[in-house]
Amino acid sequence: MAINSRILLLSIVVLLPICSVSQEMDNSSLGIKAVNLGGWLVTEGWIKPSLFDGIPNNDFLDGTGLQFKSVTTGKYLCAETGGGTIIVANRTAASGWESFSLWRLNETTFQFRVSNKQFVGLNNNGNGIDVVAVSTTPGKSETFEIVRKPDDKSRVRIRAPNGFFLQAKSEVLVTADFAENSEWGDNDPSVFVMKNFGGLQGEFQVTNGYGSQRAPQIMRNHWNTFIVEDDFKFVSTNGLNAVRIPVGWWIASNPTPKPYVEGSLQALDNAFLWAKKYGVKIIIDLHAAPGSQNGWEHSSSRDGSQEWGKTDENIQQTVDVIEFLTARYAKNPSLYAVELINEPRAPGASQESLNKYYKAGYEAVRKHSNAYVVLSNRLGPADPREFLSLASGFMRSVIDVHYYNLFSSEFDSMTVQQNIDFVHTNRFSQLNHVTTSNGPRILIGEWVAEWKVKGATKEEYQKFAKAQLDVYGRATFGWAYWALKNVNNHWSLEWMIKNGYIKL
Ligand SMILES: *[C@@H]1O[C@H](CO)[C@@H](O)[C@H](O)[C@H]1NC(C)=O
Ligand SMILES: *[C@@H]1O[C@H](CO)[C@@H](O)[C@H](O)[C@H]1NC(C)=O
Ligand SMILES: CC(=O)N[C@H]1CO[C@H](CO)[C@@H](O)[C@@H]1O
Repeated sequence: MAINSRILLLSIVVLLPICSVSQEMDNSSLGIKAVNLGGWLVTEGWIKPSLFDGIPNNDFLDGTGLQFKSVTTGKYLCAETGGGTIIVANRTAASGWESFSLWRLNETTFQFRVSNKQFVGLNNNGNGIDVVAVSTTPGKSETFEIVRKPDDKSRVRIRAPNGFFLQAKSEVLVTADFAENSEWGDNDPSVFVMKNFGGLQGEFQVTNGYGSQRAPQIMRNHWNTFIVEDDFKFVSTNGLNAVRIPVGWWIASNPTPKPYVEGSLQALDNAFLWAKKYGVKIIIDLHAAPGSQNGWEHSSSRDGSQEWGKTDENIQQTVDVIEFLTARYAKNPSLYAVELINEPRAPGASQESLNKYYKAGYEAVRKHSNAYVVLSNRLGPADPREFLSLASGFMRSVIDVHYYNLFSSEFDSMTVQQNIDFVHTNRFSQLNHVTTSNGPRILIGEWVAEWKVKGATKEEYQKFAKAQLDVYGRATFGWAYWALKNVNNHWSLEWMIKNGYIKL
């Protein structure tokens, strides 16, 4: 009895480490074949446009860019010098200084941010009616109502917080003192022709667009229907072994900060249950960090601003999100990797902030779990090897790179064959460039069989997908297709598999 338990104890002590090492080695040669659950817990309008259909005035979302041409001066409103001083109406052409970015309060009430980031408001230090762009924290004086002409949505008047309408009194004088009703004629100085050049459709826009009354129901319905248990079954039976799940920082806050709504954490809990059931690994991907790490809708920027990493508090807040998520799922066998941040963009997201954050984020994961820790390379002007030495000092670390034959003019006129050659030649050497024998593993965390080629045949898409699978299959950690579901067919791996474009 005594001997037996000794042997048992001995074998536990000796065999356990061997087991776990050999298991890790077995699986390392396997490689992750993953798909991104994009557009699920972090909204991106282009993935599922119908999510925005029910928002009143849904062309006036946060971050929407507007330009206003006075019908009387025939010139555009402009924040002189980009902001910090008066608003004028003397520009014949419109670009940055003539563009106003919306902050939406409700469907008719807004604040207007100018390029230097001040808000349009009334000059409270002066006569109270001159229109300026000086305040950096919008309040009542910076809150306006947009009134549309009933039968022509591009003709508007703007009601100021003092109850009067803005008018272009002259090219150099814009004031809030027009009291009369309008016939909407070309002689009315309070009428502007508005040009709307769109904006972001992210989580901030959809939740703030619906508002606190309607957003909870709409978002929960989306979370409960867009990705369901069957999707994990589909993943596990179609040659995939993992999912990368984009999440937003608000998932870790209780109560959920407005305008975001509560419930994405419960959806992620479900994902972990289903992943466990079907033997699917999960890469948690912090896709939207507080303040936005790239200014795009998929990091939930409100108006294109990129503020992540500018203060220690902000970095610590982000570390806390990572620690919260890791601790919550550490015991679930499907937790395979934690990606600390997605697509930080240079130069706004500095290497210095990221170094600091990656160290602290790595430690936060390690407090609870041995999962892989994924560091993202920066987009924009950045060296693809800049985090290699940092990551080499970590255990089980991974560098994430994203390879799209899109988003750069170099792909605009490429033929089918040139795209395929680019994958075999350029992507192959880019991948080799970041792959080092003792360094971090490499994840190609986003790619897609889509390109700028017009009217390509199914066979051409198949060849393009196969070329990428051949090259990206060499990545030492694996790859993840963007995405599982998307109204744009080629961006939906589900559609690509079901229709025979991709076979794994
Ligand atoms: C929008 O907000 C303004 C200012 O708070 C309020 O007067 C107005 O009634 C609101 N409109 C709607 C449709 O909720
Ligand atoms: C517009 O008016 C402002 C204020 O008087 C002036 O400084 C600026 O030069 C004018 N710009 C043009 C293009 O006329
Ligand atoms: C962590 C992990 O996924 N381990 C798996 C490695 O592969 C073996 C079979 O080859 C599985 O049994 C482990 O669960």
